[in-house]
Amino acid sequence: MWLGVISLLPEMFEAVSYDGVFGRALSSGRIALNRYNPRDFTQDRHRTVDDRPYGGGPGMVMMVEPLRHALTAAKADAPANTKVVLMSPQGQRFDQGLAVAESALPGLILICGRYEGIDERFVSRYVDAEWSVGDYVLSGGELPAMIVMDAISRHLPGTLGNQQSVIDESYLDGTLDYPHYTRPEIVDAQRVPQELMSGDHNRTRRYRRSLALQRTMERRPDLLTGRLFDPLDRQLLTACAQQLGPHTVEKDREKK
Ligand code: 58G
Repeated sequence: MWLGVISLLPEMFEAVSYDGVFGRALSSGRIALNRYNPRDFTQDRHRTVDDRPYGGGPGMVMMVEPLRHALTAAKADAPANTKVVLMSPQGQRFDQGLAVAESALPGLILICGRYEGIDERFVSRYVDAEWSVGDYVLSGGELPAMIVMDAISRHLPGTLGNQQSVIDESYLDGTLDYPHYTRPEIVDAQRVPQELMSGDHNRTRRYRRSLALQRTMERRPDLLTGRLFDPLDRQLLTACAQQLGPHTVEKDREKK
């Protein structure tokens, strides 16, 4: 997959370029990462990329011209059908579903804003989508762009991708992960659960699934609403609900 980032701080991307899953996808050539700095596309002596907002108010706004030239350079290098995305708190929530879907794209250009924002005329003319990694404001789009690239890279064929996507599909498509344990058997007088020591694969699977559903009901009940479950899941969920049900109902009553 071809990735381009437009950023005033392109060195930030070195943080993810040398090791880990994403770094290996880069060095093995499954991903190409190209950086474009709008400052390199300025004409004036001070290499100006921002100016004061019309209508007044605090902060600065990124100007159209340097961004436009940087994007033109990126598009010249990118494959056909490359999508242009702005990282923004106003965007669509970037979730696991988007990560899987967008990993099928031939190319993706992520625009990372700085200051208070970007001139809206650039956004409306050149941006295909706006994505947000969560409901909080950061001082730039670079960290969100790295999150998006990492999440997408895990779903590229061969990245660890295929193997991992099986795991992701069974445990992250709306259900939280189960707890993990490794050696030694006892830590601070706490044993590894017996269910994981028996060597009985079915018992292990059932135990993990039960804890995954239990955690989801406790921590993220919103992930369970409107979903369909097979008979085993229903049985496990009913057992959880009997333990947690009155508790959550009480909390709901308190809110009213
Ligand atoms: C409009 C307004 C366009 C993403 C501000 C661009 C980016 C959080 C997220 C901006 C971000 C997120 C200015 C700084 C956006 C820029 C950037 N903060 N939640 N900050 O994904």
